[in-house]
Amino acid sequence: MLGFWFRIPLWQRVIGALILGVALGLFWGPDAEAIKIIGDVFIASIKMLVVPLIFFSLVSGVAAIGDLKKLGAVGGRAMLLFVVTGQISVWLGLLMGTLIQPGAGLDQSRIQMGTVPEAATQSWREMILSIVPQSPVQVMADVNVLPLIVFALLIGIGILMAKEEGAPLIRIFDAGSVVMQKVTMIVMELTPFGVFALMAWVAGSFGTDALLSLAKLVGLNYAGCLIIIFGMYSAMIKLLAKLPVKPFFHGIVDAMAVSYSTASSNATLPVTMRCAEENLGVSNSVASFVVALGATINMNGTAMYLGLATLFGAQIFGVDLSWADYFMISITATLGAVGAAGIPGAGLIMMTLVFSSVGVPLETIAFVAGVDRIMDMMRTTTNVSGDAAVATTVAVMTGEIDRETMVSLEDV
Ligand code: DAS
Repeated sequence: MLGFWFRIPLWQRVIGALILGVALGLFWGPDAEAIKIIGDVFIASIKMLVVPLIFFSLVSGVAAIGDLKKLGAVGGRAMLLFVVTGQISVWLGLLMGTLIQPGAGLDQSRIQMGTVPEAATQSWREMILSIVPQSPVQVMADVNVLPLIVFALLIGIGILMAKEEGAPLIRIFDAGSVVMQKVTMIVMELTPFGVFALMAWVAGSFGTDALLSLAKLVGLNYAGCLIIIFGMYSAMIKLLAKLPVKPFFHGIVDAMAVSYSTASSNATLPVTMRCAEENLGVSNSVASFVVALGATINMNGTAMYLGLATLFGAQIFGVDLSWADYFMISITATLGAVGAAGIPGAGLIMMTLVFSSVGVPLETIAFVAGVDRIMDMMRTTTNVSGDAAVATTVAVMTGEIDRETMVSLEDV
């Protein structure tokens, strides 16, 4: 029996678990909450990996890149792609919101009002200071990914500059990186069970009437994300990376399923890194650097949604927005997406930042809070797919990819 189970490719077990989970949830209803604990254990298990995996992989990866010039080439290209795709995503959200008008003529009586989360008003000074790992141990204890990346980068650069004297340390981090990848493989075997339980809980918790009352907004959120994933990222892989598109998506199915079921880029991070290296042939250096950085600042699904939701709120409350407001939204939505943590509901919290910048009432958040999880799942899948797409493209640009690995997926 066990042999049969392991003969099925993990991605097929995960997709099957996702579908069965939704079916059970729709049948079982809110009582499906009873098995959510299985999903919570799964999320806790992959979160356990985040700090040691990023730390060992990133230090080992930076040291393996070999020189600071190449490290700058990888980081520079990744940041450029993050910014460009982020802007395209925000303006896609604004375009859809303007053309379809999801908030116009809404029957507000049918909406189950949710609770408005307290505003995440971090001043820009606090945001900049939070990137500095003042206490590396505290950063690790808090699973604060961005300062952890900064600390690991500095250690890797220090090893590069130490040359032979740093050699003993490289061997430790190389070994640690390999060990963490093996531990990630073990934990990933829990994925089908975790995805099954989480999808049953989500499908059972959210009644269809809540979704129907906001059908236009939820529909545009999904449509926008699908356009970004299968339009923009496919174009990036085909035109920039000059790689086949189908094997790319085949290679990240596990990461897409985990991000959809957990609604957390951070929790999905170990899976995304493994998919990038094992299935797409991206080098450990680029995968550990770009995927980890992307999970914290590259959130195109969230950026698109923040633009769309701001117009939704403006339409509900009859706030007229000028072109200057649109440009303000494109900036604050990008900052909100960069500042959003890779955890469930981060985009909902960042709405306060964007709405306040153009005078859209914060009460809008209460309108959408009830179905935010359903939309967040798709936003997170978009965010994670973008991390994998940028890592693959940067790897091709810097010669850090084994093309045969991905192309071999074509006939699986
Ligand atoms: N859940 C966030 C993430 O993990 C995205 C969001 O809230 O929009 O990427």
